[in-house]
Amino acid sequence: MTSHAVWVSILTCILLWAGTTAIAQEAPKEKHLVPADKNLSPQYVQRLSERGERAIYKGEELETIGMPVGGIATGQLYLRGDGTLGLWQIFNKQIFSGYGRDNYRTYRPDSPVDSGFAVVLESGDKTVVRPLNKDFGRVEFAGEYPIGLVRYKAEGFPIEVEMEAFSPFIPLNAKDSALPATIFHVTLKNTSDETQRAGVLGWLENAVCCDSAKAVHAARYSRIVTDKGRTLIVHTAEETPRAQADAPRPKIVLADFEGDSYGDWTAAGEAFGKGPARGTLPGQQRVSGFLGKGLVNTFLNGDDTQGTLTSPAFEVSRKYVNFLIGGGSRTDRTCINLLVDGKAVRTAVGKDNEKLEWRFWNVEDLQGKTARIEIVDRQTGGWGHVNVDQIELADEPSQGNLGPFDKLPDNGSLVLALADEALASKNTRDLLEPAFTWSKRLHATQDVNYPVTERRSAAMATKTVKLAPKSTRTFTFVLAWFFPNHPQGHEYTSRFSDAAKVARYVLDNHDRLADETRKWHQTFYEDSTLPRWLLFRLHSTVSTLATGTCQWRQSGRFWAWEGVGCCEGTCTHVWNYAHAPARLFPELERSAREMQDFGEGFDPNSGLVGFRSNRTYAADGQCGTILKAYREHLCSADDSFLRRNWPRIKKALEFSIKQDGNDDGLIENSQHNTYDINFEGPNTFVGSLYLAALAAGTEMARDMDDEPFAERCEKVFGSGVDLTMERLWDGEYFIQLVDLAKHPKNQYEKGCLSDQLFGQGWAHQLALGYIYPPEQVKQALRSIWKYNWAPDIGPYNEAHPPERWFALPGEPGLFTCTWPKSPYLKEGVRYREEVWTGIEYQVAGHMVWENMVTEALALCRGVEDRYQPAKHNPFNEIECGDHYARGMASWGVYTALAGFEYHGPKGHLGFAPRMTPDNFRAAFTAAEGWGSFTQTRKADAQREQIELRWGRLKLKSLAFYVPKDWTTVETSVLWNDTPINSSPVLRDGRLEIELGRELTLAKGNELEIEIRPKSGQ
Ligand SMILES: [Ca+2]
Ligand SMILES: [Ca+2]
Ligand SMILES: [Ca+2]
Repeated sequence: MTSHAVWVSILTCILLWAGTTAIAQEAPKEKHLVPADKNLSPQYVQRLSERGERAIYKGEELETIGMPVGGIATGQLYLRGDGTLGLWQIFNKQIFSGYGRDNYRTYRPDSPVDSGFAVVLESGDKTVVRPLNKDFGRVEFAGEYPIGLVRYKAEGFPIEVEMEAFSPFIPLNAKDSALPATIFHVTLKNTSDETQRAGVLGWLENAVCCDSAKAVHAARYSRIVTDKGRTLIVHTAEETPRAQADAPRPKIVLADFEGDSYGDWTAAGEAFGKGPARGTLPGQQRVSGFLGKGLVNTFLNGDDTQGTLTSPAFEVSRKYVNFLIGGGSRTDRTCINLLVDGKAVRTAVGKDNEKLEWRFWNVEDLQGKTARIEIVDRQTGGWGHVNVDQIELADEPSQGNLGPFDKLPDNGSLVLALADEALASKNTRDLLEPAFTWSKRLHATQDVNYPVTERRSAAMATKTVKLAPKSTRTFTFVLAWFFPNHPQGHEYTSRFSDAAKVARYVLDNHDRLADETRKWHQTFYEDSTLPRWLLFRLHSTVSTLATGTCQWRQSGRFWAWEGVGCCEGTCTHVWNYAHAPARLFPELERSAREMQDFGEGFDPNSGLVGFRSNRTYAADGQCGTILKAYREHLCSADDSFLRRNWPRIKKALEFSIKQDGNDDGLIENSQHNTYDINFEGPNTFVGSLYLAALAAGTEMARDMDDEPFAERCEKVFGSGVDLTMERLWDGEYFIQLVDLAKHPKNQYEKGCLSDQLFGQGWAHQLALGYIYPPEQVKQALRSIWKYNWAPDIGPYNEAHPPERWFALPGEPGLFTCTWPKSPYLKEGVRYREEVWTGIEYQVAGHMVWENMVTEALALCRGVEDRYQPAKHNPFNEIECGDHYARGMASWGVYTALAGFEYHGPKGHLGFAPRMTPDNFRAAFTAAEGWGSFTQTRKADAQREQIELRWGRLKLKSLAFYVPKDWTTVETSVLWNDTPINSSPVLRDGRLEIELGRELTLAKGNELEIEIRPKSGQ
């Protein structure tokens, strides 16, 4: 015992000595390229906190906008700036957009599926049909997630149009917010002085089998049906038996790549070399599935080489092109193309797998044409190569087809429904002819089928209605889809069996779904006192839920990528930052905890939470899982979640304590983390998460009557706090103790890491209070602001270019890490000079808790400035891939602004507004209900109003803050005007009110609390 204690104290001395040296070291001579004075103009600072108006975008700004308007985890559909639909990733395929300059670029989201709406105006004996798109005239986008809003006006046109587009979004009602459907309200307003007759026409392409069309034998079916006074365009596809007529002609092998050279094929660039590869290349995983000895393999000298390989011209003289393909899955970047007249008419990519598999293209429609094959590698980085072999022309498809037709990922149904009876098909056809010269494929036939390779759209029109001068009329349409063949299935398939049933459900429940969605929008945006731009920013990232990033599987498990299509497994450390889903749809996060972290990803022997639902450890993710578990408990209506999961939560925390090794509250070993590297030695990035996890563990252990474990957590916590302050506090911020001689790479040592207080921010979110002393916490945040936030990232990034660019020179941003007081670590923590919105929100949220509101708003405004339309899609904050989950840290800023504290099982709710506390109003969400909170403060009274607008809210106690000089107060509590007994306790400005009995507020109920300083003060 004694010798052990002595050893510990010697060790402590050594570490202390090392720490002291760190502080004594001189500042570097080189200038820190992040200015301490941010030089923000007074106008800029003032605008940060102004309430302001809803943003309206027009002209060039419309180009980049792509607002997700589908249901949560049902794929990804964009409302573009001009009101047309884009992206259309609803067919169970998520496309990874890359990172850095690949996805931080200015572009208009594409629109691979033909659809739209048009105004029909009867003018004398003439009928004018005017599509709603950017050519309409003056077009404005004023959408705020979840409700898209586009307005159309045109010179000399008597009708103004306002179109709302959204999928039902009702916090705490995940199922009705996860409908594979979008509602459109098209409102026509007669702005002229004469009565007009007008209606709306809608059309939709049959995109069923959009990806597989050229590789299957099928027909598309389009029907227009009337049902309960509604009209539906129903698109499906059916497999057709292959014609047996002609005996197949012999195959023609275009290339088998068995020679030493590419023969008469033309290679350009470096990726192809002088001739075909002989199997696997150096550094590559094993390549298999090719025929003979040779193949095309562009992993030559690794993934970073690029080039093209083009065949000589040949005649398409058979019905199919068959080939073997493997390698990367990037559209246009690691692909094989069939070129006719220089245009790619067919394309295929690998599946991020080295094994080559048979694929084919149906080219019946191209027979007799002259074509070339082009193999393309335009990609660097992971899976930036393609493998191809054995390209043949044949009358039969290769055996490697796409699998059973009814299991194809893009097979399902697609519906456009009108809430009313449509015009007769014949009359709709008359509208199409003159108006849609640009689309020959548009029809209004009631029942039609055609080869799956043909692209056709069906249209329907409302009956025209009389519009008196200045009057309006709204037409309701619903777009619905049903594509069940995701490998893990969709939750929505447990409720619906086709798109028509989805559309009928939406129309049957239309008023409730639309009213509640609008009520949320009203409560969050309209009724709030917070700056409108800030609300826009903080809520826009929630749209990530309605993108390819997120899945809600048939099993009921919520699962996610980090960004669309990349980095799997609801990564614990990336999702450490994302607060929004837990507060808005706690049921989804509870499923991720139970079915992943404490389910499939949990090792019951060790307590390890695999950070991608695997068996791999990430130190920050492991600690964050405890915090998330506690958060999910707080966001529950009762303690059943905690009861079910407590044994595993405890075991997971014990795993972290085991990493600590000696119960001293510092984790010193190798710590894999969200920077995709390992920190070595004690640091407050993992350390603060660990201490916050211990604090959460203490609370949960007490709730579960596990006093011994609560005490152990407290003891380790106490030691960790003391040792951190002794060893890691450098006077301005927290550093890392690491032996750089032993670990020269990926550490930050004396650097200022933006995430250094991650766990402290978390602790505030969960009302766990301070981990480290408040003064030092505030000082560290001031240092992060001073050293790491640049109003222009240009100068710093010029000296130290980032690995990936997520901000450009001239734009503001917060660097991951800088070294203001010690020599720059050239091989320091990975991603050190990058700018991640998730970290910016994390830091901003924490700053708000510490009353550094201006700095916090500037950080958020920096994101807003970078994501201005005309430059970038404001709804798509990127990192590795689009719609990156970390960005949902924005909700942490929102809850901080309200000083929100909530404990569902205990029925406790509290607020401490950080902006305009004299007149503050904001939306809040609890376990089973949401509403609006208002605080007003005058010299002689403070009034709190909790108005429940949806669901119910169980309340037993409340907490508010009053001016510090109110040392005693009297309070009154009114529930819908009925007085409620209460016992208030005031301590240092914090007023805790225990209600005389538990209340359950119902929708429309109001709780009013009046607080008055006692006379004589
Ligand atoms: Ca071969
Ligand atoms: Ca390459
Ligand atoms: Ca330790």
